[in-house]
Amino acid sequence: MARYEFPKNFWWGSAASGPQTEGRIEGDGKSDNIFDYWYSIEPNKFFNKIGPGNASKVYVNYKEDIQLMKKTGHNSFRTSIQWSRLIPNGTGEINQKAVDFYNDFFQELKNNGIEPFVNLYHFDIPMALQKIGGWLNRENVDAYVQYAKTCFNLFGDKVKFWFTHNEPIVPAEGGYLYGFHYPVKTNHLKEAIQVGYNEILASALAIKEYKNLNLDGKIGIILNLSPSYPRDENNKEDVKAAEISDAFFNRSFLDPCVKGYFPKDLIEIIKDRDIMPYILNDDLDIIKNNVIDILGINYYQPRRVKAKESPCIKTNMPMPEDYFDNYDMPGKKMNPYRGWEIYEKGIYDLLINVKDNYNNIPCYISENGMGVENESRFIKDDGMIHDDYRIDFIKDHLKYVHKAIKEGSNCLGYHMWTCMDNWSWINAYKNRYGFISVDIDNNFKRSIKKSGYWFNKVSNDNGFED
Ligand code: BGP
Repeated sequence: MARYEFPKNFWWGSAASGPQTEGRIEGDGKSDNIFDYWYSIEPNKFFNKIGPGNASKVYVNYKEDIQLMKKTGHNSFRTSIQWSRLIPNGTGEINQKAVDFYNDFFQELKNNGIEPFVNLYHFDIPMALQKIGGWLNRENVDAYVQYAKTCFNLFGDKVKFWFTHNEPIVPAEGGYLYGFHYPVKTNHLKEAIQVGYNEILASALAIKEYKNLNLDGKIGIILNLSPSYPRDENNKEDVKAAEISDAFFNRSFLDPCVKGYFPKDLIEIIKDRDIMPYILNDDLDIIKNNVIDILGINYYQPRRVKAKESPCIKTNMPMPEDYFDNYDMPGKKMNPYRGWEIYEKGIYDLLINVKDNYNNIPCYISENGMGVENESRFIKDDGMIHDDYRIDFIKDHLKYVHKAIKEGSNCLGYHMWTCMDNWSWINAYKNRYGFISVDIDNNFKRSIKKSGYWFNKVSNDNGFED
């Protein structure tokens, strides 16, 4: 038996987002975001045709939910403000009901000893802005900065940890490369790059506004990072392929957000394919001078790649996969429900990379978790879901987080995805991730799973034995 003790004041908790948890009720003043709209025109794209209006009703249940967070060991919790709830038209008038809701939600968290971590953007652009092109349009950057400033002014006295975006690469790749987010385009790398670029610029501008307000807090970004492993470390071509995929999917955001500039190898490719984004004069200085204070790392799975087997045809629409092939490693451990590889050491490799190559910036694991289908089959006589697989998953990752901290990583906490089962984009309620189950057929009734009780003990003991 070994004891895994974590640093004092370690953040134990979980992450969620406004659009995946709040739900909508008549008269709440929220407008449609891209997911509300997409569901309204193509409900059959969503698992069992369940849309975001039926997210887990935190908008009305938050007081009881916070009591459950306490019982599951939370000393911190991340959610996001829904732009389409606070400023329904994207710009202009503020919805007072949203102000009251978020104020009360954040205050209630604090009253219960749970530090609110607040993210400004979790894939949920208001439809009014998508109609003018969304992140492709520079006006969206200005609108976002106004929205961010409004949030800092309204809630900056309570919220001390802010994040400008969650996984900003996802709206770019989901919306324009692989078609799993609205506007459901595929193979549009030039647009994806413009979207990503505008998000990075918007983040830097929001950081600038935040600093100008001199509020006593920290501001960062949440990135989904997947360590990029070559099929064969001794094969130069495989290693090169892994480096390029790392440039596309990790360093594209990590470098500008932490270091203030874009990776050279990526710029070379983008110039070569003639898909540079539209950049104004001061932009690069703004990005350079407004880097993050803190990095949130979402880790689910590694990326395994090999050298390209067929040559890239430059007359086709460019794609990142022109430069590498994905490698399906035999024997890898899988989460079959989500189809994602489970590779615990990846979390360690990410933390050590941040330590060695990103100035050991303060960071934390902002998401890590395991989505499982049909968890009611694990209910035992005590009526509880016995999700031992989730306990093992967390434990095995935490051991590697612990090892990285021992070796000097500045990792300040661990947030699981997610607190209670929530609505997951086109997968809706297919895979359940929470410490707390939500019975969508029984008035969204909540019950703590075995992992929730286990996590409570880990948090109280600030570690575990295994
Ligand atoms: C992350 C997102 C979350 C959440 C999670 C689980 O990428 O930040 O919003 O959804 O993944 O993934 P999924 O819902 O696709 O199963």
